[in-house]
Amino acid sequence: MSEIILHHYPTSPYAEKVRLAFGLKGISWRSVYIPMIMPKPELMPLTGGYRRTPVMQIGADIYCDTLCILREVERRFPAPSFYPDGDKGLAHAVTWWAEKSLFDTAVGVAFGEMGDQLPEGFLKDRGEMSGRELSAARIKSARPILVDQLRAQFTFLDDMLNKNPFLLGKQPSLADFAAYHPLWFIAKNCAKETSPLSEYPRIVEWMARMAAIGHGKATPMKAAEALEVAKAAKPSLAASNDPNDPGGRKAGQRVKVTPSEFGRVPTVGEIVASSADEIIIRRMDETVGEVLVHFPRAGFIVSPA
Ligand SMILES: N[C@@H](CCC(=O)N[C@@H](CS)C(=O)NCC(=O)O)C(=O)O
Repeated sequence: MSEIILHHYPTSPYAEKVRLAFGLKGISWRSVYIPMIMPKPELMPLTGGYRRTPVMQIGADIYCDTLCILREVERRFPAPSFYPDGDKGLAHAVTWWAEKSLFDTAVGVAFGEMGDQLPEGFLKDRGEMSGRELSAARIKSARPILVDQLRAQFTFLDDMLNKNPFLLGKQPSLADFAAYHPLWFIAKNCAKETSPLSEYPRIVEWMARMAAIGHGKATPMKAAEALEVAKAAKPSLAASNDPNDPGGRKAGQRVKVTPSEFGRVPTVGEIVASSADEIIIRRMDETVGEVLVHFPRAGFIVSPA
């Protein structure tokens, strides 16, 4: 099997979710650092436009979004499972809440504290990505409102920990990885005295159990080498149709796949396979040749190219 390559940067919460998931599975992987803001010239040949972090590469197969990345990781490394008690639906429902609500609130609180210390160009980039004008003054003034919201959501988490060491039971599940990374970002960037976490010792103990999972074994790789790996690999996947596709989409059709929220840059290609959960498109790139780009269906819009 080709090596697992993660394109990421150290301070990315979603990348931390995947790094810890690699830790649970005991995976050895290659680590390529990408820029935190655009441009990302050595990522674009792989994704064809998708800019978010992280991206996983296995040969010439490119997995965008952690939903898609962890699904593939579970398929290749089933044990220990991300669904140890079989509560797959519940784990995904908690994940959706954690990443659609808790994440933005937590990151807003941390950014509100970091304010003027955010790296040069960061607010401009994230403003363009989200279609909102962001300034240090604005994010600082939003912080108190967000802290109130965060406390309320921390109470949900605290209640989930009242019986077991992890959110859904005795072992960590996908739900833990999804809820942990927004809080990891708070813990890293908020001073102890101002951290909304200090009120919740049970959550802090759970975070220590999560951190102890570790990251597996990472070995650095240069972005140029990852591009060579994609170029040398031959993606192979038999075309298949989704018989229930509501839009009647078929393998071979050209489509664009676009994130529905932030960073709405489309990736264009030809459908190779699709289902209710995932769509895989083939694209030809002048730098790396043929690549298959995998996206989840949840949170992505598929439209004719
Ligand atoms: N739904 C995506 C969200 C990923 C995401 O928002 N990542 C942040 C970094 S933690 C990002 O892309 N920021 C902009 C960037 O890195 O260019 C996923 O699950 O992978």
